[in-house]
Amino acid sequence: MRALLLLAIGLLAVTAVAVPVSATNRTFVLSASNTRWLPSGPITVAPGDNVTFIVYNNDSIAHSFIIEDYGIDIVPWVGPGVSRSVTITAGAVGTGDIYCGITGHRSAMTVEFIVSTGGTPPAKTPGPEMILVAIVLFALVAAIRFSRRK
Ligand SMILES: [Cu+2]
Repeated sequence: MRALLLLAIGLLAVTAVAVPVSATNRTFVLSASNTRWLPSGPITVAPGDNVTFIVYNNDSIAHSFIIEDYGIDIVPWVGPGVSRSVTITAGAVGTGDIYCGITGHRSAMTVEFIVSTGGTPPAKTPGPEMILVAIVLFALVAAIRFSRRK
């Protein structure tokens, strides 16, 4: 009986750990200002993430918005003071560029786009998977204590 109980709890624990993590929705705001993207640092996501870019043109000239390897090539992007958004699904692990394709702008208006399995920052609050694992571990400890009383 005890072995059966432990086996059932063990199977439950394995099932909980194997629950697939669904795609994460990520949103990034990029602002074009003085022929620069702000922020200009690398953008890192995980494969399969649904990534939305909200792009504002705060400049006095038009810019374009290109995401290399994703077929996103909006030329001209938008005029001054206009915003648009684009959503892509992150592909395989790799690094590409997000840039403005207007002649002479790319060197100053490039943001690195990184798809990495280690790139998603840890959640600030435990997700449902972690809560389930905690419940299973609690049940396992309780079952072992209960079985030792006999
Ligand atoms: Cu530009």
